[in-house]
Amino acid sequence: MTMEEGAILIVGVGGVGCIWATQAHSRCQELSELLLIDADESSFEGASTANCLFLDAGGEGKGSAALPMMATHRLREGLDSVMPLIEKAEIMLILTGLGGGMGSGASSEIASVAKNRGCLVLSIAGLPFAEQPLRCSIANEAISSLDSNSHVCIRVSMERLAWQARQRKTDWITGSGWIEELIEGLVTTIAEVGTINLDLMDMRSIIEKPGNATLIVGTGTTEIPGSVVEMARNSPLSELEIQGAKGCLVQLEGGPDMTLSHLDQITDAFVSSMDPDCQVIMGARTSDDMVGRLRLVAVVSGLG
Ligand SMILES: Nc1nc2c(ncn2[C@@H]2O[C@H](COP(=O)(O)OP(=O)(O)OP(=O)(O)O)[C@@H](O)[C@H]2O)c(=O)[nH]1
Ligand SMILES: [Mg+2]
Repeated sequence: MTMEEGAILIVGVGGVGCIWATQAHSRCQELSELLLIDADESSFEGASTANCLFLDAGGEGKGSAALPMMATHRLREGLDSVMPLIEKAEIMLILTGLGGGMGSGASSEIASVAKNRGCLVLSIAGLPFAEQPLRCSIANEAISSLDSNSHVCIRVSMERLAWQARQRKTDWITGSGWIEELIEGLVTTIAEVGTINLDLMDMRSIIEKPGNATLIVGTGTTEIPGSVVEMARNSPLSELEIQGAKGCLVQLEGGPDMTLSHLDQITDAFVSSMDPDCQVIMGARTSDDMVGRLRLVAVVSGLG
């Protein structure tokens, strides 16, 4: 049994959020739908398969002038046109950068609408650079509201992202590839949970463990599988430690050369520092373009 079409909805809110969502969706188009929300039409360029919600009450097409309340209001007004998409969705993945107007004002509003309709809501929110005090104060307010309207809200430090981007010599706004890899891994894991008809409630119960949650990604080669775990441990996108975690959804991806022993070795090592009663769902996936490489993606929850 496969999941219904439209069951997984990726939503980008605001400029940075739309970039992240578009890139993430391009890697798992067959498994998910894409919704982009912004007051700036240029955010919709390059996403031909997206459902776009353009929220420009004033007609200037240039953002919501850093006014989160305006963005919230505009979203409420424009919501009707995307309701069918939201109603089909069982899982919503919201991507946004906080600190501006649109992401800060509209992301928690869409999360709340979806959650109230019984949709499982996972949000990934970029937090501004520390040297942007006004943006930081807007973001702080927005994050608590997004957090309370999501089942899991993962904070991503844009500073950390920028640091990782420098290591990879890419632009931080494009999420340095991390966000895409995370979302792709999550979507395929979720779709797989749907496919093998593992009760979606199991996944919910993992994701909803009380405490903090974070997303993890680690990559490496089949030659040194241990390096995947090490990287996954050392580069969570938030500053949380995964020790003592109560829940874990983990997916290992590799090429046709990935073996069961890779899978055992890596997942065992990865969950070894977690709580002895940690509830774990594991998935594995192979694709031809991953020959020689391995990638671990995980949602870790119930963190102190
Ligand atoms: N340093 C730096 N930070 C940026 C830049 N662009 C975006 N950000 C950060 O990303 C956050 C979100 O930005 P956007 O996604 O563009 O904001 P938005 O939601 O579209 O907001 P409005 O355009 O005001 O409606 C901001 O708070 C900044 O912290 C940039 O070029 N440089
Ligand atoms: Mg903008």
